[in-house]
Amino acid sequence: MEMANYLRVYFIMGSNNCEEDPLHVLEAALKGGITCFQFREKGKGAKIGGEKKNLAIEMQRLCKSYGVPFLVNDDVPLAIEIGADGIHVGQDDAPVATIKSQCPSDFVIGVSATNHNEAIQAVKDGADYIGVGPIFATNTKEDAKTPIGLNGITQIRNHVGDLPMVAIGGIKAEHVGQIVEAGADGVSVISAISQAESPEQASKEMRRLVNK
Ligand code: 3NM
Repeated sequence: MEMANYLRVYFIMGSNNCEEDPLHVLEAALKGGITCFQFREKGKGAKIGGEKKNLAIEMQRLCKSYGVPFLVNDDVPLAIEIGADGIHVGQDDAPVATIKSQCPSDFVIGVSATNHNEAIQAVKDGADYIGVGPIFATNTKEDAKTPIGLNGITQIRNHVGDLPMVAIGGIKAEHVGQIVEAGADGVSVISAISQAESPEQASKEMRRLVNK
């Protein structure tokens, strides 16, 4: 499958993003039809060391059984050690060139960008996709930047050609249509799925809307 198709409904989660067992939430999201998953174990009470690794391995196993790519946020050594499908890095994390020199050649590398300069640089560096945002205000990421809105998506799209691009930040099901219309290949969400009453239904609904 093409990278852009994996970005349709891209779910991100760590253990502090949900009230219940994160493995149950992830499995429900997989059943609902998410197309990519990123393990992002950050912030308050986040697991570290062996506990983090064990959770990553269990999540990776679940993703594998549904044929969904498993990416790790930021932690390059962990991603390499467990043989993840790729890594997602922010502007302050390891540079793409460094990651490329350490990882298998088929490793997917995603980079966060909040404006077209960062997006253009990511293209030059050889990122496989970019995550652009925040689109809307979000309470999930403490240090989130100023929202770029739907216009921000279109502006960045105009600078990166057909580079696979997913939008992130404060996205709910009702926004999916506008976001794809604005130029993103898909939506990336934490709370809209992890905090949903039914993560399976929430995922299914997003998948339906993104395919429309
Ligand atoms: N990165 P929710 S916003 C992880 O702007 C993350 O780069 C962002 O969570 C960025 O879907 C964000 O609950 C939080 O708003 C996304």
